[in-house]
Amino acid sequence: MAAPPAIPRRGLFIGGGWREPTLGRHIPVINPATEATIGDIPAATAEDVELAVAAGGPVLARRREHWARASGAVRAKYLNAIAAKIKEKISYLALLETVDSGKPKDEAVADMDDVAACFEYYAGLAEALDGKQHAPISLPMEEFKTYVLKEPIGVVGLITPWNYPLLMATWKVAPALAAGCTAVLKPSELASLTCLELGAICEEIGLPSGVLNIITGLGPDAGAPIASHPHVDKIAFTGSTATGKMIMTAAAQMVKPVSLELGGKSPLVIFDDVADIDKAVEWAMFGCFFNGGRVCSATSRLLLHEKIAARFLDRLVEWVKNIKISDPLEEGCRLGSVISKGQYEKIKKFISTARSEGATILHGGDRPKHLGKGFFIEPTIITDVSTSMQIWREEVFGPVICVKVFKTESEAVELANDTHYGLAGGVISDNLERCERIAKVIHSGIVWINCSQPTLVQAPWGGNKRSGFGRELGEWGLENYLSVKQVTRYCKDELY
Ligand code: TXE
Repeated sequence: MAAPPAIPRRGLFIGGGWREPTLGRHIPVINPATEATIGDIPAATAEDVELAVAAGGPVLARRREHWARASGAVRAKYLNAIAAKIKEKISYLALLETVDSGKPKDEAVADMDDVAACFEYYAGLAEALDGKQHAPISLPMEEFKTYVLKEPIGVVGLITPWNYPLLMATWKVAPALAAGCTAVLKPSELASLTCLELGAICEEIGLPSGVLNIITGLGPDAGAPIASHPHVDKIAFTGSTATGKMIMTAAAQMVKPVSLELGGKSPLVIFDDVADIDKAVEWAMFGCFFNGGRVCSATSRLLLHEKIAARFLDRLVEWVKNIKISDPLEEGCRLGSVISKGQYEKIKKFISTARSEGATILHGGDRPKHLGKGFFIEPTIITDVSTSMQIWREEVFGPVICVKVFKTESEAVELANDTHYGLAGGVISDNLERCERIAKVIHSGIVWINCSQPTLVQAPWGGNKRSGFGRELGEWGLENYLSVKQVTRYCKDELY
C-alpha cells in the first residue's frame, strides 16, 4: 500500500501569492476512505472573491491586459511549463488526489497524465491562435474591407466539481489561459487539494501574477459571488443541474455568457448480434463503474436486447464480483470510496428507493462487508426497472447501473432518449450501419460506438437538454474563451 502523502496547508492563491481567507474560516479535509481528517482548506467568502477578481486593482488590470496582448507563443511557454511541472510531480499529485477523493491511485495517475496532456494541447492551440488573429472575410463589394479579430473574453470564473478535481479544472484553466483570459478558479469544497497545488506550480514557473487565482470554499459563499460578480465576464461551470440553473440565473442578470456541463443519465444499448459478449460486458463495466461511477457521462442505463440479456447479466455479475474494492492507496484497487458521507447516504437512498419501487437489486447494494471505516459502496446492478422509477430518471453519480431489456431497435432508441439529460450515449453492435444510424438519432452531445467513455482532448465534450450547453476540449474549448470582433474599413476613398 502506498504511503499517504504529506498534506500542505495552503491559503488562497490570489494575485500570485498566498493569503488567508478574510474571515479566517477553514473547511476540514476528510479522507473518504478512512474518515480521518487530514488537513484543511481555506473557506473563501465574497470579500476574497472581490480580491481575486480585482487582484490588486489597476496595477494588475494592466498586467491582465499584458497577458491578453502577449502572443499565443508566449502564453504557450507558460502552459508547457505547467505541464512539465505536473509530470515532474505526478506521483505526489496522484496520491493527493487519491486521499482527497477516494478514487483508486492508478486512476488518479491516469488523470494527472491527462492534466499534463491537456495543458500541452492548449499550448499548441495558443500558438496556432497567433496565425488566426487577423482573418479577412471576402466581400462582394470593393468599398469595404472586413476582417475578424479573436480576443480573450476577459476575466473568467471557473467553478468545478469533485469527480476529477484537477482534470475538470484543467479543462477550463488551460483553454482560458491559452485564449488570453485571466481566471478565478473555484474547485469543489469536497476535493480542492490538487487545485491548490496548481497554484503552487504557477508560482514555481513564474506565471505572471493575477493570471490564475484560486479560491477554495463553499458553493454559496465562494462560488455564487463569482457567478454574480459584475467584473467576471464569463462563467464556465461543471456540476449538478440544480447549481447550473442558479449560476445561469445569476449570470443572466448581467447578460454574462455561461457554459454548463451538468449531469447525465446516459444509455448504453447492446444488441444481440455482438459476437464477443465479454468485450461488451467489459465496456458496460467500464462505462459505469470506472472512477466509481462518478462520471457525468457514465453509461448508467444499460439497455440489453432480450436475446442476450440473461447471458449478459450472468457475465456482468461474474466480472463485477472480481472488482477489488479497497483503500484506494492499495495496489490493484479498482473501486475506492465515494467522495463523502453525504454522497454515500444519497447513493444508499437511491438504492433503497429503487427496491421500494419494485426493482430488483441483482448484485451489490450495500457497503462491502470486509471494510470497516470509509464511505464504500459495492458495485450495484439493478434490474426490473421501469421508466417511471427514480433510478431510471435521476443521476446517481456512484457505482450503480440500472438495466432494461428491449426487443426492437426502435424500442431501444425510444428508451435511450427517454431522459431529460443529453450528455452521452453508446451503442454496441457488430452491425456498423445500425450503429451509425443510432448515433444520428440519440439526443446527446457525445455518442460512442462499440465502446464507452473514451475522452479525447481533441474532440468536443458537452451535452444537450438538461446536461447543459457549450463544448469543452478541442478547438471548441478554446472558442469558449474567445470573443469575435468584426473590423470593417470603408476604403472607397482609398481607391482613388
Ligand atoms: O454538486 P454542485 P455537488 C452531480 C451529481 C452529484 C450532484 C451533487 O449527481 O451527486 O451533482 O454534487 C459549486 N453558486 N454532479 O453537490 O453543488 C460547488 O462548490 C456557485 C455532476 O458537489 O453542483 C462546486 O465547486 N457555485 C457533475 C460546484 O459548484 C456553487 C459533477 C459543483 O457542486 C453553488 C459534480 C452556488 N450556489 C456533481 N453551489 C458533473 N456533471 O460532472 C455549489 N457550487
